[in-house]
Amino acid sequence: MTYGFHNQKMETASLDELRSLQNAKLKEIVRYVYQNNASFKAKFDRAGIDACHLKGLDDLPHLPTMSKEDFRAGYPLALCCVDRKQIVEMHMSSGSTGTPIVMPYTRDDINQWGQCMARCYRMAGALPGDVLQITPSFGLFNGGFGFYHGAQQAGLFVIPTGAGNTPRQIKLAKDFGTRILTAVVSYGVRVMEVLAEQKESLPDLKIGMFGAEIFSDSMKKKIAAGLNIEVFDIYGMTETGGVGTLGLDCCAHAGIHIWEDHYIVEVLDLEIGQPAPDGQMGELVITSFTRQALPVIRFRTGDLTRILSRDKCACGRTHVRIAPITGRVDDMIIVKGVNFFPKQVEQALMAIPGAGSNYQIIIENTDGVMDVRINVEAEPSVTGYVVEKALKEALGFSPKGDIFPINGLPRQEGKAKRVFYRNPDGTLR
Ligand code: DLL
Repeated sequence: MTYGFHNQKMETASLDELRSLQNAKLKEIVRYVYQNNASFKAKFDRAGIDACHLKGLDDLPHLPTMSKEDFRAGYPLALCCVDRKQIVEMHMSSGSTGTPIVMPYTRDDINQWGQCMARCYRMAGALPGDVLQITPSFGLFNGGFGFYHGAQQAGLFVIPTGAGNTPRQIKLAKDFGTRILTAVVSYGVRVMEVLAEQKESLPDLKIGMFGAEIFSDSMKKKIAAGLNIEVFDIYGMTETGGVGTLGLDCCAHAGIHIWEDHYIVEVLDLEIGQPAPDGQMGELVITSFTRQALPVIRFRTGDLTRILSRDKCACGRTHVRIAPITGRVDDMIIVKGVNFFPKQVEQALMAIPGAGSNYQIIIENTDGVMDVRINVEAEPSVTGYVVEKALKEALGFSPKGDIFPINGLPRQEGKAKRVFYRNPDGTLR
């Protein structure tokens, strides 16, 4: 595999260069949002921050944070910092609660997105002319278009299939020699399963770039083995400008590199709401330096991770590495005094030989006591005892649950739903 760079100078800049760049860009972007948007201005004024005269990075922890609530309150375009005539595209995520989150883009924002994504492609070993199949949907979800904008800058041959119709995806991948497959994790799994059902393989396929959902190490290994490819964990979100804006894990697979000339990350200690020391798990907070239509200043992502390393990586990059996302701040499940994240369940289940890739975590109330049931698809050879043992080791207790045949549990379009709550009438929500 030829791993490369899209912007070698910037991707390998010295730490001093990166810090001094970030120092200057932080001052610039805070002044920019203050001068170009009334909601940002009001926020800084309320916090008593002199947004036009920051000293630099040391001021960052003192700036007010923002959250999804600010986006919702600003629906549709109250947080936008440019004239509407400059907007050329928008994406939107609906989330589980009510008002959607909108991200408008200027021409420069699309270019910035493309640059970040092109770095991801080159980092994963994509070469100009390689055939790329984009399976996330092209629409309000940022996935399809994000992979597309990056492919334009990386010079790839795009097959823009979008979501669904797996047999056709497989046929196109075979006929055109797809080398890079991009997908929401659970859809990458679907492709793998249908290939297995068809007793087919995709010999040209070498690289998988998957994300948007919980992504345990066992799941990564399972997909890598099933598709016979190298699997990369791609990260990004609507609020930062979409897939790949934040980064990807490199060939060293030692954490996700964050593009530090475009974004600065902090990890907040959940108890005290202040920056945590490197290595400690907390909520990821992002400030964007180079977004124009809607930059974020200290956006609380709700994602849990930790800083893994600020040292130069084996791949040559100097940009900070974070651990793969553990889950969302509000994802933690507490049952019978035991705390766990859905990702721990996935990690344990996917490590069982013969277990399928689809599972459900159902929270239910039995006679007033919270309980959990874990259903998983598996081959007939997998026994309840094996599943129970694996879950007991991972969680410290044995949840109830059933084993379903492969394809026996419902699937969703787009992002997979893993956690369900049982209504009093027995239905799931
Ligand atoms: O999911 C962007 C994306 C599309 C990433 C395709 C990767 C592939 P949103 O719909 O706004 O954007 O959701 C963002 O998804 O805050 C995380 O909770 C989760 N997420 C995204 N990437 C990963 C990942 C897209 N690699 C939210 N691992 C984020 C775990 C991820 N969770």
